[in-house]
Amino acid sequence: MHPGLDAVVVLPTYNESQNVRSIIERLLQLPGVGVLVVDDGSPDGTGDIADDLAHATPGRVDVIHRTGPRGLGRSYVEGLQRALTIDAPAIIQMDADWSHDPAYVPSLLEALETHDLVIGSRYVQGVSVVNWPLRRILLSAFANRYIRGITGLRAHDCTSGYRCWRRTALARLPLHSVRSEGYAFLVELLFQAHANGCHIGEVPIIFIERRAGASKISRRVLLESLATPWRLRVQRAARRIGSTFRRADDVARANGARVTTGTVNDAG
Ligand SMILES: Nc1nc2c(ncn2[C@@H]2O[C@H](COP(=O)(O)OP(=O)(O)OP(=O)(O)O)[C@@H](O)[C@H]2O)c(=O)[nH]1
Ligand SMILES: [Mg+2]
Repeated sequence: MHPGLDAVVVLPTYNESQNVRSIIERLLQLPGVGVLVVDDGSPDGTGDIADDLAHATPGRVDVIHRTGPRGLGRSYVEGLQRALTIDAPAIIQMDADWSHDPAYVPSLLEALETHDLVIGSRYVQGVSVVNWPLRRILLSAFANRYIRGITGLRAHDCTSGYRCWRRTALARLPLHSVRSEGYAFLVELLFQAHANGCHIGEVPIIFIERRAGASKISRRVLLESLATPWRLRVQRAARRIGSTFRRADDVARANGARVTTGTVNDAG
């Protein structure tokens, strides 16, 4: 990628041959924006189309061709890690199916001046989604309440995949420790950002149902999404208990007590 870009858009793709060319071309109309496609070996040739564009616009488009087990979470970890090696001060996550209009990029970047993370949110001003059946709206509203209730996250739209990061803030997060393979990745990363004290903002977007192609949400991915908030909550509680014990040890040491951290037998 060219040095001196203002932002890199990480674009995960799986079977997006009907959308990938037009979305990249639209993103390239934005000055100072580079695109990093993370293709999961799409059988429909999405990766080849992205390669064509990378050859046609060197320094603005790059492609990661993943092999091995596919997944949105896995793709994002790889893509965001690569994006962090590029010198751009902003890193954007976006779907490749035209649900996330590139026209919002300037307002996301503007809000980033006072935040570490800006979410392109469907739920800041009521519900702003187009062409979604009621069932889908209700599911998404339930998912957000469920996630907020369990994790304590406060964003209106915890599951939005349209996000803009300050590079330095993203670099502080332990991306390598993310365990979610699918869409739950989005919640896990937001949780990490919250735990690391990131200043998080939301900018309203209108979300439009995909233009073409098919959704990749599977039953397995949905189950992971249900379980992940609980896992994050339990992990946080375990960390808190661990640090309480460590503090108690430190106090005891400071008071000159003999501290044993092994089993009862060891202590004897
Ligand atoms: N690399 C990679 N990308 C994926 C994978 N699954 C989905 N994506 C991409 O992630 C983005 C969001 O996926 P969608 O299937 O649109 O999911 P969604 O937006 O929640 O579902 P729809 O509303 O049906 O579009 C799109 O750009 C997909 O191509 C995957 O396993 N690997
Ligand atoms: Mg979509």
